[in-house]
Amino acid sequence: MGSTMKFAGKVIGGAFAASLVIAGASPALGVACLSGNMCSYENINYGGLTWMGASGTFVEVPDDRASSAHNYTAYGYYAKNNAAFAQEETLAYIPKGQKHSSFSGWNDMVDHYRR
Ligand SMILES: [Ca+2]
Ligand SMILES: [Ca+2]
Repeated sequence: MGSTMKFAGKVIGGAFAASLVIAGASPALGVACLSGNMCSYENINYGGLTWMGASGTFVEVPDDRASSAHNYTAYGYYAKNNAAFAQEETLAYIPKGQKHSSFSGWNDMVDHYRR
C-alpha cells in the first residue's frame, strides 16, 4: 500500500464509481476517462478507483497504486517511480491517446507522470 494520498487530480471513490456503472457496461470497468485527462486506475483493465489528472507537465497520483492507465491527452507522458536519494526513474512511456490495460511488471509502482 502506498503512502499518504497526495495528488492533484480528481479522485472518485469506489462507492461513487460503482454508482456510475451503467446497464450493459462491464462492471469491471472504472469511471471512463474524460478527454484532456491523464487517467490512472487502481486495478488492471481500468477498474477500481479512478484518478483523473489534468494534462499539466506533472500529474500526481497516489503512490504505488495504479495498475492501468489511459492517456486521454494530447501529450505523451512518462510514468515515474520515486527512487532513492530523491531521484526518480522512468517506468514506461505512454504516448498520447494510448491505453495500458495493465502495467505488467510495474503495477502498483507509479508515483506520478511527467510530460
Ligand atoms: Ca493497483
Ligand atoms: Ca513508487
